This record gives sequence, structure tokens and C-alpha cells, in this order.
Amino acid sequence: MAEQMSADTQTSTEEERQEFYGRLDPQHVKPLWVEIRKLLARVPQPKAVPHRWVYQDVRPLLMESGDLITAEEAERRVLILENPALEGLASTTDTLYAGLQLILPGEIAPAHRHSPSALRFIVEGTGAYTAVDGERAYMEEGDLILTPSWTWHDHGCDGDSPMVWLDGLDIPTIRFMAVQFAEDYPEPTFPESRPSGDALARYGSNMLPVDVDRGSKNSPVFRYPYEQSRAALEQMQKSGEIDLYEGLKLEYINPATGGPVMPTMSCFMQMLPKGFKTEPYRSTDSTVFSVVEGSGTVQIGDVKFSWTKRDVFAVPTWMQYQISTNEDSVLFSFSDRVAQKSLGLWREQKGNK
Ligand code: 1HN
Repeated sequence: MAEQMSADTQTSTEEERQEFYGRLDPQHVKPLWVEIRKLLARVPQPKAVPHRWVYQDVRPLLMESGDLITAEEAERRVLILENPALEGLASTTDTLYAGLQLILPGEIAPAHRHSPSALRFIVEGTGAYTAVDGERAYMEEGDLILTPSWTWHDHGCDGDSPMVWLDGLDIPTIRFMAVQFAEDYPEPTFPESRPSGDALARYGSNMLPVDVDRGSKNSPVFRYPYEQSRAALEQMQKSGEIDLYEGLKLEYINPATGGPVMPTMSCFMQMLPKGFKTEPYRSTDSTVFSVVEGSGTVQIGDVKFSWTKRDVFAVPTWMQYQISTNEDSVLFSFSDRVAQKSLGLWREQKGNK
């Protein structure tokens, strides 16, 4: 019947149409009716595919890169975790970038700033710092460090072991909006502005300076120690209450607003007890997970990966996933949820309804 209708209403032949389309080209105009179905897909169509990076396999290559090039020459010595379906785009998901960065004892990664927002999630080592606008944050495994858009930042390693962290940036999102700016500081390090730990004491002690900017899109805290995040989850576990879809999950917040830590990326930490399996869940934000403790598997759409400490896996937008654990586990994750929420676009689906 539908076929009959379209045949009845077809007012020209295919040949006439092709001839017409040909005459549109010199004017740089296109017929929407040819494209409209593609433009209005029924559900999100991520280009990214689910993927997992095995730390044990990538780590030797990262260490080898330490012999190949200095942090100073590289500017940032990083192996990009590039999604297999997004080759050449330095993208881990459609909207997010992730990479593993190495800094060796005595090295400095020079000061710069850029419009993309960045986070670091510390994977291995001790004794290195990130300085944000001149205040050093010494980093320990499991810490979250923020370098918000346009803040000066440099990294250094005073310790005696290599340090590795996961960089998370909104690079693909910023590239989409074509608002990329970057600037190098004229010296390798930005001058020290405040003693290490100042911001955390001032803004991260359940108290705030009376004149704090309560409208800031970026958290004034830029180091979230693992000790605190883990202790909170551990204490919560004692209640016996656990969410079926996410286990025990907390979002890192900007203490001055109660909102997300940065305007483009939301950060989370979750604890899943041994033998737990999350119920099927999907949301429109794409997510990068970094395993802090434990091991298990994750089913993402129709692929399944096992994961263990320090592995990274990516869940593209709107793909249903379920996480299972073999032992008590802690996962860090970041996503573009806050950006989507600001635009009124974010959706989630719990279970199969
Ligand atoms: C960057 O500035 C850092 O500051 C790490 O450590 C990774 C990836 C793309 C662009 C800038 C850093 C980056 C980056």
C-alpha cells in the first residue's frame, strides 16, 4: 500500500531527479529529502566501538617510549588510547579522548594551557605532581586531578619511580565546536603561586571561603585524593544498600556549586562487591572506565571483555552494558554527561524497557 502511494505521488523519473541534482552542485546546495533519514536516525549511531586496553600489554610500550623520547621533547609523553573505529582521530569515544601518560624521575612536562578541559586519573607510581596555575598537587594512585580549560599546567617528577596516569580530555567535543586554542608558557614551569595542598584545604574540607565564586563552571579543588573517595565508598557499603544498575557510585563534585567538576566531563567512582552483576543500563553519554581495584568482565552490546587492575575500557553512547566482578572492585569513570545535560540532551535507560 505504501509502495502504491509513493508510486502515485512520484512526480518525476529517477533520471529527471539525477539531472536536477547535478545542476544543484555548482551552487553548493543539496536536496534534504535524499539525506533526511540519515540526519534523523531513530537512535544514536556512535562511530566508536566498545574497546578495552589491557594495561599489562600497553605498559611495556609506554615504558619503551620513555627511552625513545624525553617528556620535555615530547611536550607530553602519551600513548593515545585510540578507538579502533576512530583511526587517526585521537578519540577514545565519539566525544572523549583518553591516553596514558608517562613521566620519569627528574623530568618536566612544560607549562601550557588550552581550551580543552583535562583530567588525570593516577594509575601507577608516586612522587610526581601536576601544578595548576602554580600550585602543585602531588599525586598518588587513584587520585583525580583536574586541569580545567585555560588553566596553566605543568607536570614534574621529584620521586624515584616512573609515574603513569590516564589523561581524559574533551578533545573530540572541542574539535567539533572548532574552539581549540592553546598557548605555551615562556618558561618550562609556571611560577609557584601557593603551597601544595592549599586548594584542597580551602575548598575541600566541607567548608568554603565566604566569598567563594558559587557560579564557577570549574571546581576550585583540583586534587581529589583516593583516600577520601575510597573511604566514602567503603563506609557506604556498610549500609547494605546497593543500586542494581551501578552498585555504589559517587560523582566527584565542585564543592562551591554541588555540580559537576568541569563543564564538559563528569567524573565518577564506583565500588562493586565481589560477585556483583549490574543490571542492563545505557545512557547517551559515552564513558571511559579505568579499573582501580579488582577484576571482572563487562558486556557492552554484543561484545564481552574481561578487565583487571589498571585496564581501561570504553562504552560508546547508548550501548547497553553490564559489569560483573570476580572480586571486590573499584572503577573510576568519566563521561560527557554534564555537557549533554547542559544542552538538555541526556537520556538513560534502566533495564530493557
Ligand atoms: C595535554 O595538555 C596533556 O597537559 C595531556 O598533560 C594530554 C592530549 C591532547 C592535548 C593536550 C597534559 C593531552 C594534552
